[in-house]
Amino acid sequence: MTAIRHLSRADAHVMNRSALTRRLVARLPDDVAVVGGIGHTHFDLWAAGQRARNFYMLGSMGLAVPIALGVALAQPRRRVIALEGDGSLLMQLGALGTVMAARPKNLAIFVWDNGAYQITGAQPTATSAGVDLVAIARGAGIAAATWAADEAHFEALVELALSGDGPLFVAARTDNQPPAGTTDRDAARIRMRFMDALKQG
Ligand SMILES: Cc1ncc(C[n+]2csc(CCOP(=O)(O)OP(=O)(O)O)c2C)c(N)n1
Repeated sequence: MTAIRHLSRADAHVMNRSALTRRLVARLPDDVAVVGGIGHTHFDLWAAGQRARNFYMLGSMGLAVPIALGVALAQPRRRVIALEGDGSLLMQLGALGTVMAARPKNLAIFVWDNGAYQITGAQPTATSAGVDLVAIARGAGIAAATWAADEAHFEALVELALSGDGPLFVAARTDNQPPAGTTDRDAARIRMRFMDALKQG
């Protein structure tokens, strides 16, 4: 698994979340399910293009990984991607242990680490003081965990998420630029559309 590199947070290039989200979405086959976490994560997922198999978590921090894990276990032939912010993941670190215990081969987790709770006013998160989310994922037993060194490495990791055996954990350091859009806050419609699309294949 050559895309997995042993980098520290300090070694990872700071990138732009909107641009990375667009790169990710551009590579996705239609059948891949993506669960976007609260914060600017789902704003940028929305802005990157509407997909029937996108879910946008509007209200609760830390639920992108648990929801994506549930989809991955229920539909093991479907590739599933969780997108989460650093602040949200820090609130629900136990989910990483649950992922390790379940070992879903079809799940990849991407975390945008901007070192802040950006959407609520950019209060600093613990990662800005040096907490390394990749080290935490490895400690939880997710061996395929890595920082994205730069944009080219990120693209290789997206390919790995679509073709390799999971669970995969990727963290990317991101800047403090605002998101590219705002999600339409119709929770019932988001849920129904996602569930209908998952039924259809
Ligand atoms: C339990 C809980 N506490 C606080 C909030 C308010 N809140 C919503 S999003 C958010 C910050 C999310 O930070 P992060 O996941 O790092 O994403 P970013 O905003 O940086 O994109 C906060 C504090 C919440 N929704 N739920």
